[in-house]
Amino acid sequence: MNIKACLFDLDGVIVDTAKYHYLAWKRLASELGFDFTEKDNERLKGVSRMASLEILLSIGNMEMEEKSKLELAEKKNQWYVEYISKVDKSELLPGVEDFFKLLKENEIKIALGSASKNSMTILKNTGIVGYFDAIIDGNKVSKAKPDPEVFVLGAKELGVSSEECVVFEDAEAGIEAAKSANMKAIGVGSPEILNKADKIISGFSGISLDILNF
Ligand code: B16
Ligand code: MG
Repeated sequence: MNIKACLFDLDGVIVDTAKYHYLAWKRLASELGFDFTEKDNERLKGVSRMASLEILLSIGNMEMEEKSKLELAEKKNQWYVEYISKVDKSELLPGVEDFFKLLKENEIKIALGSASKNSMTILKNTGIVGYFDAIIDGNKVSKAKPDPEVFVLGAKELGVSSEECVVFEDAEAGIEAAKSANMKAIGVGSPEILNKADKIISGFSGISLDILNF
């Protein structure tokens, strides 16, 4: 089957926004009176905002009512939005934009499949929004990865079948989502975490269209 579309996760694949999520969550933990380490932050990658807050609160052994949780999530998000307002093209991960150009030249469609509700700010600030034929993010989906919803919706908006799609993901839950959607999955990152992927790459530098041959 010929590949007609590539679907990209955002954080950890196109741009490293995890460091800004980390800064904002750490600031929140510090206000609540406990420490939050970079290792703890690994557990939040690819996880939705409210699910991330639950993990953070469990690390601090804290329980609270729903209303307070929503207020804390909002506070964290305001800090995060402030950090990403300064993001620019220089923060694109190496080789990503060249790979987008290659896909466009070969008429392969591009979609975003991200859990983030802030994806548009990041795509605009890095100057890459124009490459996308479809943008599916946390504002459009209700079920978090590993549920396949985000990628299924992506294929639907692009007008391609799932067998014609390749997903690029840095999180284990994202690879699982791609496989459940019946798509090919390419892991971006370390083989220890991404062993369920069909292929693994360390990044996009020097990647050719051969990567789409399965
Ligand atoms: P927001 P991805 C995910 O992005 C991040 O990896 C995760 O850490 C974050 O909590 C989630 O987006 C929601 O982000 O708070 O901006 O809506 O990897 O799915 O692109
Ligand atoms: Mg990610």
